[in-house]
Amino acid sequence: MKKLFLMGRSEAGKTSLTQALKGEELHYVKTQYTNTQDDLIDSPGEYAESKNFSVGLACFSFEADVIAIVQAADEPFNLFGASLHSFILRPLIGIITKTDSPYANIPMVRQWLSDAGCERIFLINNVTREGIHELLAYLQEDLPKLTMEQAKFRQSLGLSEWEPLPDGIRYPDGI
Ligand SMILES: Nc1nc2c(ncn2[C@@H]2O[C@H](COP(=O)(O)OP(=O)(O)O)[C@@H](O)[C@H]2O)c(=O)[nH]1
Ligand SMILES: [Mg+2]
Repeated sequence: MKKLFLMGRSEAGKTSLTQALKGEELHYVKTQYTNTQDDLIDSPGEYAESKNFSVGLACFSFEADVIAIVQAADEPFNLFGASLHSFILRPLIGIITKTDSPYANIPMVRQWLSDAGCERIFLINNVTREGIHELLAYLQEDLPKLTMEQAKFRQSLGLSEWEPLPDGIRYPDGI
């Protein structure tokens, strides 16, 4: 199971998403802190909304296997810059919540997430649980474990730790 870190503005639906993923009823809880022991690391929206705190998100991200930007389908503006994946050394995914909102603009939010560098984008309705199954299936696939030498070999090719080796490339023998 991949450890997932959630970041996004307040009200984006991060805490509800953790409840939906755990099969709990949705109940409002103000997120006051980040607990990195859990397999689902939730974060207060204020971190994403404040220039002074946002660096904390990068630090928390190192505790996880995969980072998600959570944006509601009806968000009026985007807090996350283009190519944000370049300073996060983990796979970055996008999660669009509130797909049921009458004000949903999914193509616009999808564009923001793809500009940020999200390699996969999931559409979720936390109320009806639509899309939860696909996200859980993705989280259940473990990331490959690398030896230090394998990681160095990947670096020498400019590859991230998690993307597949290109066709015809194999690890040298013995590493
Ligand atoms: N309609 C709808 N409401 C949602 C959805 N996800 C969350 N909400 C509601 O949006 C509000 C904020 O959700 P919350 O999970 O606390 O957001 P957070 O601040 O990102 O943790 C709550 O009233 C939730 O019930 C969704 O998929 N659809
Ligand atoms: Mg919350």
